[in-house]
Amino acid sequence: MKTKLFLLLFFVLTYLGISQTPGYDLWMNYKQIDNEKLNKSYQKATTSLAVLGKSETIQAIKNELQLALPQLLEKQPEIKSVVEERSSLIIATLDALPSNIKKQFSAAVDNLGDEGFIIKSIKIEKNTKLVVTAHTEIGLLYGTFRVLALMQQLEELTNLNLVDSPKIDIRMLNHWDNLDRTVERGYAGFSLWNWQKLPEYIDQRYVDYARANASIGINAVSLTNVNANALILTPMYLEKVKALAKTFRPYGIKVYLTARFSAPIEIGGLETADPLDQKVIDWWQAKADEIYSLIPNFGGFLVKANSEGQPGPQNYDRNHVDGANMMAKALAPHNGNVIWRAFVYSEHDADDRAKQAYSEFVPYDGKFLPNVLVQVKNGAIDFQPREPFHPMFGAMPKTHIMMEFQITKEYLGFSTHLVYLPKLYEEVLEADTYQEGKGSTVAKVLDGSLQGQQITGMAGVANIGNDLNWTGHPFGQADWYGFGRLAWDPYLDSEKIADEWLRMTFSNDEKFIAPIKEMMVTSREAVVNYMNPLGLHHIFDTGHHYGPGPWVSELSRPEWNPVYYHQADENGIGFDRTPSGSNATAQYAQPVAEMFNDPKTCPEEYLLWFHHLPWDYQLKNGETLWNGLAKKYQKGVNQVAKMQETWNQMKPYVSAEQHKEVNMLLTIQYKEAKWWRDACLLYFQTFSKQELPVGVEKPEHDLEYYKSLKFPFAPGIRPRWN
Ligand code: BDP
Repeated sequence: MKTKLFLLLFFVLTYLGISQTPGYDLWMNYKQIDNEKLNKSYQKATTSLAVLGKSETIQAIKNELQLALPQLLEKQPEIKSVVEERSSLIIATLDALPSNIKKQFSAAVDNLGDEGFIIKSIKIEKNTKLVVTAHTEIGLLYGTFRVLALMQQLEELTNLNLVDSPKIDIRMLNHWDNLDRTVERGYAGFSLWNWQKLPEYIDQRYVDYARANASIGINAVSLTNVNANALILTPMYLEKVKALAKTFRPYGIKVYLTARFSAPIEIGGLETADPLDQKVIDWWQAKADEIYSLIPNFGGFLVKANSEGQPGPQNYDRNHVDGANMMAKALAPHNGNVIWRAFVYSEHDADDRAKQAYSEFVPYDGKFLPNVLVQVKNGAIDFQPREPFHPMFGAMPKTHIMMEFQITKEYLGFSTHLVYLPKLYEEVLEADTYQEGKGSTVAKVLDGSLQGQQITGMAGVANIGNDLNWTGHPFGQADWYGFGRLAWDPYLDSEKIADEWLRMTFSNDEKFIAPIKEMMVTSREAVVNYMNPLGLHHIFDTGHHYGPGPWVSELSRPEWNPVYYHQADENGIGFDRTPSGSNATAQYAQPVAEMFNDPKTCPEEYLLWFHHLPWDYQLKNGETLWNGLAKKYQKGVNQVAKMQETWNQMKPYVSAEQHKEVNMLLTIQYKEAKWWRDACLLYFQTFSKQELPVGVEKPEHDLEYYKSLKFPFAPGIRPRWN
């Protein structure tokens, strides 16, 4: 009796212990399989494990199995290093498989690549065995995570024949982490990288971070802010970077660093950073050699140059090609890459900001060295709740073009708003550029299948910090997860990804999955409605981008002011980017340009992005533009109210703590959605001079009140840039 009580207490405490840090385990939250039939079948499949090999990656595979199986199946796995007759789950590279098993894997192996895997049930005599195989051990690690994910999602493991490999080479997180541990545009605490304690102290979090990334196939991370500090390239910091790189290596993750263009001056003692100066060239070459002597699998440099005041080749009358190729030559002997960002707009260029990256970069097509990738944001302005796809996609067929998404929610409500971003990513990936005719989707540009690029990549600006649950909002984890899945396969369905994530993170109960999945997939449209409907963009308050600031007009550079983007006046609202305006539409291929040019064919979600239209312009549903705009704002607020209602019914399926946490966050989201609606409508009303239509609630305060709100300590604001 006593022992029973003790055991009960133990389980309750363990359970409470786990629930004290809800969310730390992410989607690798290996809950007990409570489906009896499947539990039995998984037990059978894992009766005896054979994991072949000795490397650190093989050890990582064993560690994961040893962590996961006791929780999923309440049993400590027996793991052998040889295949025996009784082995039920075999994990081994193709080369290491015994020949009688290997011969069952002929057809699929050719297209596996270095990172793909096969999970197949085979029969040897009368015994069924589940085999995870690949060309490399990293492939095995990915395959192992997939087996565990299948169990977490209550999928059958019998009769499997699953072949999967990533469609994109570089699947990368960009951390905008500063050396003082603040995170630019970070809303989940401080940076994970504890530079002061490195290299000696390896936080378990680094390992868990690597596990999480590997579980979704992320294979590259850039540790530091694109607004870079040259110190990261000094010997003291490189030792610390080496320690992180070593921790990540078993998980197939390469480390990149942001390289400040003026580093040769700042830490190298040179007088110039001119990319054509021999001393500068030698300095970067020596720096690359030094880094590779410490970190043999170093990925390369990520560079923000001549953008928002950052130094770059143009400071020396050179261009992006000169700068990128100089660094590329230094890295090439070590197989490193240069990722050169295309996020540029100049204070000396009065042209529409949306046009500048294309105008500057497209003429350089074919001029970058083969180990250069040009990293392009998903839209031409800056990670807005909705933007049309960037016209550079597909427009540089002889250049390695890489995607940059933002996972952190700089313009999407920080870490307090529930906005499921894979829906946004999917919209961009599916967009048809028409650059090589119909069907030239952004996804096909990115994976190289459209124009034959040899290196492909997708980066996401991380939403991760040292908050207990990593991402601040528990649902922010879904954005990290979904980004990884789409970088692996840009053709995946965002709804399916939400389904996977919910099952692994929370519950397999359909009564939970169906409504919450619906809530997630509609949340993106909700935020567009209550922040930036009908193609409005960049009307955020200054600097920190927290909350609305459509009235802001006094910043030094015109394109930093929201009034530049919405152009509201008594005649109407919107930015004319047609031939009668900035003609940004000309950067798109036909028939896309033509479609955007005509307000009648332009999708309404981009209407005010491309057109300046009168307040009484008639929308497709017959409403006037003013009424339609106001109703969209209201709709967004209503959608958040609906999200609250949905979540309220979910108590039975999540812990009390998790329920309360999301509940509180939704309360903030609702409050802020109303704030957006009221502030924007009151402000635009000063131009439209029309009443709010029926059904749109009256604002709680007057415009002056909203204008007076100041947030000097809003998180994530740019600290000093260097
Ligand atoms: C903007 C951010 C800024 C970044 C910049 C960039 O406001 O903090 O430095 O993009 O991507 O979104 O370089």
